[in-house]
Amino acid sequence: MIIVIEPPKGGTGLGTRFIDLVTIEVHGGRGGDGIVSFRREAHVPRGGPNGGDGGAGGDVVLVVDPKLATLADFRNGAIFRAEKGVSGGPNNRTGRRGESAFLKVPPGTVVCDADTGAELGDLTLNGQKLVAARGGQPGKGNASFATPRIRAPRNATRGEPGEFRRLRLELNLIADAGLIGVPNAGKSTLLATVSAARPRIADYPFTTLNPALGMVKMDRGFSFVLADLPGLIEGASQGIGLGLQFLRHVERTSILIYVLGTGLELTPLQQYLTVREEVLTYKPELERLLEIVVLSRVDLAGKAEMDEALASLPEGALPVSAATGQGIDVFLRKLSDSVRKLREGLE
Ligand SMILES: Nc1nc2c(ncn2[C@@H]2O[C@H](COP(=O)(O)OP(=O)(O)OP(=O)(O)O)[C@@H](O)[C@H]2O)c(=O)[nH]1
Ligand SMILES: [Mg+2]
Repeated sequence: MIIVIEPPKGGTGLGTRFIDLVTIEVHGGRGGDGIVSFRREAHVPRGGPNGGDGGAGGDVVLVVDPKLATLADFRNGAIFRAEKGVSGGPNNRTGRRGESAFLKVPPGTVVCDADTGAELGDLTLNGQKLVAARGGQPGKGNASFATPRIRAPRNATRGEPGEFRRLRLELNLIADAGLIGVPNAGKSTLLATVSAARPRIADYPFTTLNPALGMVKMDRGFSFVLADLPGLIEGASQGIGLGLQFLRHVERTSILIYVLGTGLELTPLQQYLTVREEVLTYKPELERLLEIVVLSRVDLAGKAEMDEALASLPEGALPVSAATGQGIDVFLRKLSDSVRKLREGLE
């Protein structure tokens, strides 16, 4: 799995695309063989042909699962095979079809043939399916070759190989959660601590000019996408500072994480009220988003200062320090539980 971060197009700073990209191989199952067989009955000296046909090979099918948000489950170059069809049997028994292999992909996955570049499908709807590699046709048993002139055919055919394709899966990432806060609150540092993303970090305001995404990998293959956003200041909704246009990147996000730093000009409570006011002035509908409040950089504050700040903030505010690692586990657990619940709500 590779995350390609393309440079912004046209210099607006808003064209940044985040792509999750992976190439895999898919093989339809081979068709089952037809067989040669003759009836053997006590009173029939020369039994007729009764070799059955094989079963068709299984297909490889991509299916949209709204609980997935990334292609992180696919290893680059991974090979997926559907089951072979079963050979035919005597007494004209047709072999069983091979089982199809179903691969779950997140909504928004664009599927291309990696060799020709042709687009095979754009999978967006919950449960939508795409047959990526068909199973092979089954072979015919000798019973199928009997004619009035050739009553005892000794030929049967083999099943055909299944289709083979190299697929390129491409996903435009949508963040599950966005980090918001005043400049220098520690948003980029927090993203760098919990993901492989390496956003620019510095002790001057507006270090982050464009949203950056990071993939957070939890246990048992669960992962989600976190967006780091430029700092917000009072008046942002009127276009002061970097403005709020970039918030459109989190409008499809379901969780806003307020990152409130200790040791800044504004107290954590003032930061919370200012940022929230700007966000809701920009778009009142964003009130429906789930909020997680984080008190960051707590290693810079004394215990008394930290306790006072936590008491002033909405209940459930979590103290964290990217510098010492304090509170990071608790924060990730709460965040991933929320992401999980929201995705389950999509079912
Ligand atoms: N001691 C300490 N410093 C931190 C911590 N987190 C961030 N910092 C420092 O705070 C400053 C700002 O951090 P950033 O992560 O760039 O802040 P930001 O919120 O992304 O800032 P903008 O992109 O400008 O909005 C940097 O000097 C960081 O090293 C922390 O947990 N402890
Ligand atoms: Mg930043």
